[in-house]
Amino acid sequence: METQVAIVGAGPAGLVLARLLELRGISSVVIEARPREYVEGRVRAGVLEQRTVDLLTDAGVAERLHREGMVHQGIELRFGGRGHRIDLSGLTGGKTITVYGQQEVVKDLIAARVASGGELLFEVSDVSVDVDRPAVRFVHAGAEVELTCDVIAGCDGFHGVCRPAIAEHLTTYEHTYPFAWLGILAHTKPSSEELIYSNHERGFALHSMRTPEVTRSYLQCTPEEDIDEWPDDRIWAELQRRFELDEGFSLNEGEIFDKGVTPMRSFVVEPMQHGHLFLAGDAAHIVPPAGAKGLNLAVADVEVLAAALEAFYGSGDTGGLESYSERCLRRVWRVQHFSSFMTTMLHRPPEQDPFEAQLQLAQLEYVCRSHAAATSLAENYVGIERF
Ligand code: RFL
Ligand code: PHB
Repeated sequence: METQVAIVGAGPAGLVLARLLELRGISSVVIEARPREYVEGRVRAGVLEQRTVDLLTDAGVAERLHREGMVHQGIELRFGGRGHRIDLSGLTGGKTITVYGQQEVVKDLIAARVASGGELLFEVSDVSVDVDRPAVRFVHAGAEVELTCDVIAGCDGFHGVCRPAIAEHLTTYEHTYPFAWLGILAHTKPSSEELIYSNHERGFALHSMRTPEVTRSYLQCTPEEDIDEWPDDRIWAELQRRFELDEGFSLNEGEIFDKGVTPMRSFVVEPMQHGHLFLAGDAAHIVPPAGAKGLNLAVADVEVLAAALEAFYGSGDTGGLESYSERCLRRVWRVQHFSSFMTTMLHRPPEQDPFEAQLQLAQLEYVCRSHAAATSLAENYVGIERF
């Protein structure tokens, strides 16, 4: 088999890249380890930056997103029994975020790929990459395949095979946090029109949503948390406490139909490329989810890669490919900083000393009272435009 760009992984990074290349007349083959139903059902992110929405719109895959996605102009920070709104739109010249599940984005991208007849192979196994040749080898439907190409896009997430294939050429930066998130989906109307990030003495909690009938919520827990010890009643009781307000507040409760624990880490490799292999998205970096940035960062990477490939195939200009990593990493580190800032400001470490707790409170009050500090948070949250 032969193509111009071999894309390993059909998550947001791989699928958006395939779409952008298709629109530029560049051929690609996407290979994915999991079945289609699994990829389409994987519950993850929910917040799309304005620029991600714009990119998906320009790529012609946002028709359902605009119909079903929920546009938000602010978020709430809740602490000390009070809520404080951050006016994202007012502070950023009218920008918004859109709440639309990652698996819906993925479904839309897969549907577009299938409709256009582009190659997308699910359930491949024994995947290996030959960076020098370059080629990707795998087994599909019982047959061994060698896919030769000009470029390999490693979009296979944190646990994929592409990053390990060039590990000796990479420097790793990593930080793990002493807590995790227990996430749920429930059949119940959201209890607020906007997302609520709550810093409570019992730990962080986040109220989000997927549709007008489905609520998505998260609770800070330990990385070793046993999900079986969290029956629905306990989850609702804990959420109710962590969202309490002095003036009174009650969350809508309902049937919980999805539950999971997500560990939290910050991770970056440098450079994000070696030879003919280019890493994008979670394959190259992980951010803790409190900044709602992982998917958006994956999309930003492949936007840079698609432009570099367009220049390469259009005029033979290799400059964009050579500077791919450098261009991506400027955004990656800004987003790492923002995600770490949000995480540190909002979570209660298991053994927080009283001094740190006061600093955390001082920071929260600052972003709620200072126009400059709120503007900085808003600018990062809706997504910084250019790097
Ligand atoms: P993905 O989505 O992990 O996709 C990688 C794909 O590669 C496949 N794969 C392979 N395929 C072929 N051969 C192999 N050897 C392979 N190995 C793996 C996998 O099956 C998979 O399909 O990475 P990608 O595309 O880089 O996308 C990154 C995002 O998924 C991730 O950053 C976000 O989900 C992070 N994230 C959030 N991001 C946001 O922008 N906003 C949010 O609100 C947000 N909330 C979240 C999140 C992630 C969470 N979890 C569960 C980690 C909330 C949570 C709870
Ligand atoms: C979500 O809706 O899944 C979500 C929202 C905001 C975050 C993380 C996840 O910061």
